[in-house]
Amino acid sequence: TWKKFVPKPFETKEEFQKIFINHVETTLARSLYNCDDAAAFEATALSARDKLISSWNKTQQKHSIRDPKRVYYLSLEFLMGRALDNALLNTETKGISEEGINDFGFRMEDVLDQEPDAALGNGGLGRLAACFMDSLTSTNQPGWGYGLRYQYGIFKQKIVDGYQVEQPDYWLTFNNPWEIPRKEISVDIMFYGYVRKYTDEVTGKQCKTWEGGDLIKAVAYDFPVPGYGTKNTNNLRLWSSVPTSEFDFQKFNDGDYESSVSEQQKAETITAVLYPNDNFYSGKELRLKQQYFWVTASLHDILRRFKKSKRPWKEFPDQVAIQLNDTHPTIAIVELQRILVDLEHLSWDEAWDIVTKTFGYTNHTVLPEALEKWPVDLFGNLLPRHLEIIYDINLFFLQKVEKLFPNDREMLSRVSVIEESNPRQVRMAYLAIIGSHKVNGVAELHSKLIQTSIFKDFVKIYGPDKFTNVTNGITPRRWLNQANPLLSKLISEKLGGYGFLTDLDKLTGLKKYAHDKEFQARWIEIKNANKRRLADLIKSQTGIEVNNEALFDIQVKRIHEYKRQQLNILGVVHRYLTLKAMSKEERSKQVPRVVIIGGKSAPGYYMAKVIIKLVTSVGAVVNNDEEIGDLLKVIFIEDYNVSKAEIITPASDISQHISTAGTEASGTSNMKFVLNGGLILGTVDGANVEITREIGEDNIFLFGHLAEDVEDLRHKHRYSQFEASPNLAKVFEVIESGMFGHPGIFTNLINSIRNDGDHYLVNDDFQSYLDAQDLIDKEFVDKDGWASKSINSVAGMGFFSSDRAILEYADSIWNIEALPVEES
Ligand code: 26Q
Repeated sequence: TWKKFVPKPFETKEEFQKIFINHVETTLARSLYNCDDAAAFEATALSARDKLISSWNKTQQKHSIRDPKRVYYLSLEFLMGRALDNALLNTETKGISEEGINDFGFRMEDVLDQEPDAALGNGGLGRLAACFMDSLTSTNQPGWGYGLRYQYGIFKQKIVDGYQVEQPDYWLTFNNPWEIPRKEISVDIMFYGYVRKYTDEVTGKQCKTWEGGDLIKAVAYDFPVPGYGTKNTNNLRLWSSVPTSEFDFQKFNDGDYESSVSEQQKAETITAVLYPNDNFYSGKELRLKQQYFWVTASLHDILRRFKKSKRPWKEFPDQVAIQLNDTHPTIAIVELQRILVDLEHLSWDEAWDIVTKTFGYTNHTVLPEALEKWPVDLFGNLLPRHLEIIYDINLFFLQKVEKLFPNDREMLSRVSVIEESNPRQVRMAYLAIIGSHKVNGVAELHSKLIQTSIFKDFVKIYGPDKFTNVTNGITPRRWLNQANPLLSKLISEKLGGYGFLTDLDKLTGLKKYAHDKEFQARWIEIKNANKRRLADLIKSQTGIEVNNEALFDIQVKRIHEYKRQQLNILGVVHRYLTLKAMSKEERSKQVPRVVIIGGKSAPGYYMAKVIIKLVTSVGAVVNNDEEIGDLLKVIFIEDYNVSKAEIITPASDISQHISTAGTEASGTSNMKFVLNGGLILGTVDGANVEITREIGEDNIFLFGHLAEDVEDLRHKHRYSQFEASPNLAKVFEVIESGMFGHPGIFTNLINSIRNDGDHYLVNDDFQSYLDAQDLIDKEFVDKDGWASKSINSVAGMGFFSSDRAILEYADSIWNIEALPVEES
């Protein structure tokens, strides 16, 4: 059997050391005496990789033989972070490899720190895809991820003079030990060109074909995805663009050799850079090129695999499920229809039946500015045949709607895939709905909202069963075991092992210790240790020393007006004014706070950048006010990313998830913080609602208006005079007095609230927010009470494992089954 013939790469420290040295001396062509931390990282990673590759092979072999239905998760973003720690923990070799490198004089922490983040994503959507890859493997699902191998991930954020400055993230400077280039797996992809009609000689049918365009080659890079407690290893396949080998001979012969080469070089720009927008659509042609390039290469790969089985086309949906991570891969629906009709010569209806049974679409936002719409001309120029097919899909769809709702012209124009605006636009979300068999939102409230607002006509047309909810989740391997080994160990002691890492519902077993004084003390000590770890990071990055006894109040996520970091910082200014107005005596009774804010703004998002500047400006004043001292510190963490999240998340006493109700589809950092024993200050939005239900409303600080009130409030703002909440008025006053630097910098931010309709209801929610903060100060004093809330919260978090989410998708959308390779 396999075990006999394929030696496992290492089981003991000595075996690890042998392989490690072998990599140092042969793969890296160095000697152990000339091996720095970076080389030690590479050699450790290669050793772990050796171990993964054998299980990866075994898994793929098993899948080839058994040929089960597979799911393909199409995502333009995979925010994987670092891989080494995760790989060592998942293969249960962290202990022996750590001992092994210690002998050679290395510290594991420093070695792990050498790895650049694979930051091929913006935020929530990209990190969700990464958690889903972990859960697909850990639950033994036959599933692959498909994405792009960007050469530049999300930019690195520097703070200069209090402002965000972007720097390119070229993450491939050194060898990437995790990727396996598959130069032999390549697909030629066409852009532009024209559609030609012809009559099929055999059948006499009228056919169409797309030809005459530019060709670009997609090359596959494979990233093994380890699972926890399983021998399964899945694959993440990322495509990279390279010039096609055919030379432009015309130009070459004309003697224009150089421009011929430079044309070819343009090919490489397709996968050069990740678009850095989060929850904001921008209609650039290069983005559409990326989408088509990626989708076509992936579909080609999927079809090749299907064709090997020699099954008839109608069985395609029994073998293949494709999940669309937002509308970004929607063109896949059109491409599959094109292949089946134009190239495989199926009838339109047969093809469309296959297409709609294959795809599922996940929506991640209701924000109108984030919905993808492509100008018809731009689309038709780049993908002429696809535009025609979209017109046909739309025609047949509208005919169906017409039958269901005769004489309702308004309905037809509302649901048409083509928006009759100037210029006309292709509505990608509508196309995604029409071409899929299931549409899901990512938290209960969000799924309800899309069914009653942006997609409500489609619920009337298709009935409610097409629409469903799958609440997001996070992987407990990375976000508990890896990020918080101390807490993980304590929990394992009480629950009798690490079984909770694959069955997170087991955490309920902690409930009985919620009031156990000794357990509380250990729980608190771990939180303090994690706070010290964050304090060290803050000290090394900002030079500021923070008080560990203080309440750590954290908001880390992309900067966006709807996420309301402005509410947070305006609240901080109010706190500062309140402290300043107190007597010394009174002040000495206050709970010290460290307010930590971090996150990137999209490079072109002016208001988000002003918000960052306000945070850093308030920090510059407050942090240097000797009268205030440790009572209040305001820290902006530069370049928030996955690796920093692993240090930040376990260190919160409170974290903030304070989006205007109805705007945050789910949120996932809320889950990470609670899983690590932090309490939440939040609005009744996204997954906060379900978190409240699972952990109990006594364990969460909720405030603010409800989603159902938002429309009315916005309407009211339009037709009535702005009335500032008195505390907000005072805050505006001091900002405008210049307390935090030239007030002109902040005019537009203040005006957006005071004069521009306060779209995000900062003023409406301000007092309620301050009241919730006061309550937090009061409750934090009772250390044992706080600890029992924290323990009870963690005990209730089982539902938010991404394993649960993946099993729901597998059951209710993909119809796939687990297939473990043996000896797990
Ligand atoms: C679209 C077109 C052109 C360029 C960029 C984009 C684009 C890129 C990224 C649009 C949206 C995104 C990202 C959206 C996102 O991260 N949404 C978040 O998804 C999480 C996972 O479901 C949720 O928890 C968050 O609530 C949601 O905001």
